Amino acid sequence: MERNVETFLGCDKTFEEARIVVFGAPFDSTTSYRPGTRFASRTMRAESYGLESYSPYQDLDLEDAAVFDGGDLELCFGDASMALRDITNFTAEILDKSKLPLMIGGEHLVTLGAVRAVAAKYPDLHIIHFDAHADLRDDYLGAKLSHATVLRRVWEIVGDGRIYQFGIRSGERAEFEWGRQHVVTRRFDFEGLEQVIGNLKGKPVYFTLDLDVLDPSCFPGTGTPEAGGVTFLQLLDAVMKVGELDIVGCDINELSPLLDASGASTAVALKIFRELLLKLEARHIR
Ligand SMILES: [Mn+2]
Repeated sequence: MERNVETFLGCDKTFEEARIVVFGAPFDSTTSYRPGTRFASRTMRAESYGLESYSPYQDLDLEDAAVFDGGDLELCFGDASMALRDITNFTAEILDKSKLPLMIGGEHLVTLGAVRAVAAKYPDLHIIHFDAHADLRDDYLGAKLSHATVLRRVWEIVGDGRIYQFGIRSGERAEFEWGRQHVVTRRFDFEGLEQVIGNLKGKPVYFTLDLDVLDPSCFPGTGTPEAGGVTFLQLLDAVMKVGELDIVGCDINELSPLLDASGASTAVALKIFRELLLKLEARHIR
C-alpha cells in the first residue's frame, strides 16, 4: 500500500520530478469585505476531481504534466507579516530548485509574499495583473499590508512601468491617478494585451490572477464582486496569451468557497487553473 493523500487532479508527481510546484496559501485576514478565501485551495483540491485531466482546448493532459502539489501552508491568520514571510520562504525554496511556483490564494495580499521571493531571484521582473480592482492604495484604513494595497507594495519592489494591469473597473480616483504615473492600466478588458506580450518577450514575468476580473454572472463566489467583468472565454484567451511569456511565478486568488453555494465558481477557477498549468507545461509535453 501507499499513503492515500489527495492532491490536485493530475498534480501527483514527486517534488524532484516536477517542473511546477502548486501550493495553497490559505490566508484572508485583511479581506476588506466578505472573507472566506482561506478555504479556496482545499476546496479546489477536492473539487478538482470533477474536471477531466484532458483539455480539449489545448489537446494536452495533466497526466503528462510534471506538477507537484505541495499542499497548503499553515499561515498565521492574526499577523500578515508573518504569513507573508512564510509564503516568501516557501516560494524561495521552490525557486532554489529551479521550479516554477503556482500559488493558490487566499486573498490577493498573498501575492506580495511570492513576489518578494521571485523578485529576489529575477531583478528584471515584470508583473501581469488581471483584476477588477486596482489594488494600488498606499494604505487601507491605515494598514500597509492589505489585499487593497498589494499591487502598491509590489510596485515598491519592481518600480515604475513594470506592472501591467488588465480588467480594472474599481478603485478610488486617487488610485487611478497615481497609477497613471507608475503602472500601465487597461480598464475593463484585455485590449492591448498582445502588444504588452510582444514587449515582454524574453523577460521574466510574474502573473497574478485575481479571479474577480471575471463577471459575477460567471464567478459570483468572491468577496468583492464587481459587475462588468470579462467572460470565461475572454479570460481563457488572455491566459493562453500570457502563458506564451517566460512566466517565473504565478498565482490564482480570491475564490471564496463560502460564497459559492452552487460550486460553479470553484469549477470556473479550476478550469482556468488546469488550462494555465497545461499552457505552462505545453512546451515540455508536446
Ligand atoms: Mn480584486
